[in-house]
Amino acid sequence: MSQALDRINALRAQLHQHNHNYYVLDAPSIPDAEYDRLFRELQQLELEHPDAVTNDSPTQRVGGAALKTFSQVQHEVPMLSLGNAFAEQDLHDFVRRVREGLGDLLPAGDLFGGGAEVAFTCEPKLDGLAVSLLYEEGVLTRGATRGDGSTGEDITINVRTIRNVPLKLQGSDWPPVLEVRGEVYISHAGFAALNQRALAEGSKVFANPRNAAAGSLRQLDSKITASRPLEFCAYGFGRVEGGELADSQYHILQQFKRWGIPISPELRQVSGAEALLAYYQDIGARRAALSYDIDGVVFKVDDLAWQAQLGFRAREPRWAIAHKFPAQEEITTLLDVEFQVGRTGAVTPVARLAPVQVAGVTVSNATLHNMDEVARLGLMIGDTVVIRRAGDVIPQVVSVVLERRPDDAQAVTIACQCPVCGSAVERTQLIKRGKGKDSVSEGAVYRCVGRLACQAQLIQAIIHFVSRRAMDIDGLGDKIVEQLVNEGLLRSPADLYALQYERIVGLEGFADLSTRNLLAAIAQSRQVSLARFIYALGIPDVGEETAKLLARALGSLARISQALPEVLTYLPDVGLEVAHEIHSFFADSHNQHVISALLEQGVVLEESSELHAEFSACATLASVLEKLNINHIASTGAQRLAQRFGSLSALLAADWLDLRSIERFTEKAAQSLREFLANPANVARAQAIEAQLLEFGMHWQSPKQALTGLPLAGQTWVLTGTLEIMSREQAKAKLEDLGAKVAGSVSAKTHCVVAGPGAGSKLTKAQQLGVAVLDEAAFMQRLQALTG
Ligand code: 9MJ
Repeated sequence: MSQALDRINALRAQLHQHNHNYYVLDAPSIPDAEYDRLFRELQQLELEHPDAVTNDSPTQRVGGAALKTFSQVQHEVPMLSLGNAFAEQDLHDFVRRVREGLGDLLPAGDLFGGGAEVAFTCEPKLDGLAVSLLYEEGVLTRGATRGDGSTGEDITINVRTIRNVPLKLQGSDWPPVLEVRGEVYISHAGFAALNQRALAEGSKVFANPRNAAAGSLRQLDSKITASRPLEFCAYGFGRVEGGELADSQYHILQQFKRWGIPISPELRQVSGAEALLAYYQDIGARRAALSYDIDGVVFKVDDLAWQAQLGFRAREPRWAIAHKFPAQEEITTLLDVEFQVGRTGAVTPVARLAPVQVAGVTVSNATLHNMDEVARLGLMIGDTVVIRRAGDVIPQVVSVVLERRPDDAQAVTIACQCPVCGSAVERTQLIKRGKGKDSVSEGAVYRCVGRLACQAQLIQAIIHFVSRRAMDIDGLGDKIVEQLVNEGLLRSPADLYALQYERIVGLEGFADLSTRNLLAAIAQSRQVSLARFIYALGIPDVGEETAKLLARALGSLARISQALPEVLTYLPDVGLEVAHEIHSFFADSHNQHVISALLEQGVVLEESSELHAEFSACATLASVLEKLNINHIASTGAQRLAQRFGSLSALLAADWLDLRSIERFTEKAAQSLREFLANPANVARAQAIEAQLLEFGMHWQSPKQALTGLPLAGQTWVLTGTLEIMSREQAKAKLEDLGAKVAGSVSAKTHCVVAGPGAGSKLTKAQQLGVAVLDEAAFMQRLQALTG
């Protein structure tokens, strides 16, 4: 037991450090796979020794049993709100009041009686939720909402799931009782990903990051909170017992940072009103580029003794103020809802609004995403609505002001016919894989079925087809595409390659030279990589990365276009939904026609006939069996079957006794397998998947053997310093895709080190050991060469 305990403690210490490196320092020190291995080892040990589970164990971040209600928490030191400044004058008044309040404490200034300047800390004002985190003996023991400032709710199980909240403080010089206060929020990227997931799952989208953060933090089921991209940033403290903090706001936050508590990277210490205004303007100018929502900046008198002297007025400290940015929310009228048709035929509702100024910009349109969102908002034409513009995010309708609904308000309905081409508009379907059977439900998106016969889809499809990352046809801008479509010269992307000089020259904007340049650019694009071609086709949900993956893994258009959905899901990051999109795109006769026409017009694809090792590596008999989704047969059951029978035909010929003879293969699983195989359609499907895999050149072989075919197989790489073109995570994923291992430290066995600016000891060590070093530009070139 004590050996196990030692190992548990060692694992926790390592995982805490890796978490800190990853979430607070943004500098991962080990590959994810290694982290996962350590994490699973700890989980297993804790399962075997339940008495050893502690609240500060990293395993507690995944959420636990759901609560029935939240209990109440009394804040011994009240959680304050802040006074606001809107105009410059408000800020000057604040500084004047501070100076008057300090009176004699303020040291004499210069000979001219100006008085010394007061030092302030400046921070962005995050637009999230205030929370209090209590650390006792360095361990997080309680998390609470602000509530009304005196009484909040106990959300301990939820704050534990926030990845950058330390469960245990670093160092040892913290006070034995320390209450840290700060804001929980969701970044723009986290918010976009969250809503994308909600859309894909057909669930409700969140109106803004603040609402999403609030909803996530108040979940009684902490597993849901754990799945939300919440972050924490500290800005203050409450109870402190048994020790002392530094004597200024700025230095206290620096202490927090050393103890592993995240603070704002924008924290500054300045003196005098002019410096405060300069900070406000600087952050204001960079507001749209910040990765999270803020609604102003906060200034606090830095010296704690001076804060104590100034005290409070009502529930607001006299030593702090929030200098707000102009409102990002406004009220206006919904004049109409129009429907736009996108490249893939998705019919999207767009709100037409009575123009209104929001944070200095006139807003007259807002996206409504889809009809589920219209229903969620309960929107009617004529309604007064609250709209919001945050950073560079597209304006959104946040809510309806129901009290102001006019009597003649009209329901928003989607037409059954496309507003552009008159074709039918159909609701998309969502396929969800359940054990044993797939369930189909209605998706949130409506699509016009007109495809390229729909002018809106045709124009968007060609704009996408010719774009720089697709066929890269220079000089064919959006307006020209529209013009050529309107002239009736383009009815499909294939018509580009049949364009004739005589039909173009003389069109508005075209003379001899411009016509010849355009035709030359089109001709030049005929030779194209398979990945670009696949991306150019504009298959729903297939972006550049998926297109590259398809091309690299399957090698030929023939294979990609024939691949069964189950076979496509062997590719990393291709889920069943995307696989079905790809499959049905190529199964569609209209699309087949366009592709044949393109090839007939002389488009030549650079294909490799080889099937990539990356793909064949994961296609095992066990995985085929797992993909059949048979009740009670998950990965271990599938593995046992594969081991026992070795081939699908042997399995199909198996009888009841054969199945019962497999060790640790349950009666239930055997029964369920027999039922599955009794259905001829299921057998045919399994055989079709196997036949296709074999046709693609697969052998039932061990994944490890096949992986050696990857270009960087067997190599260990190290990333250090700041990468600017790619994130570290992306770089790591790329390397791993190519078969390399990414390690956290340099040794003689390291194959190559990628060093960005700020690289330190790892770079020095690489140089001492004579290990190859690449800067980011050289690294990108190397990747390009390897992936094409
Ligand atoms: C936010 N929301 O970012 C305070 N805040 O200080 C910062 N809020 C605050 N400080 C005292 N940076 C009460 C609230």
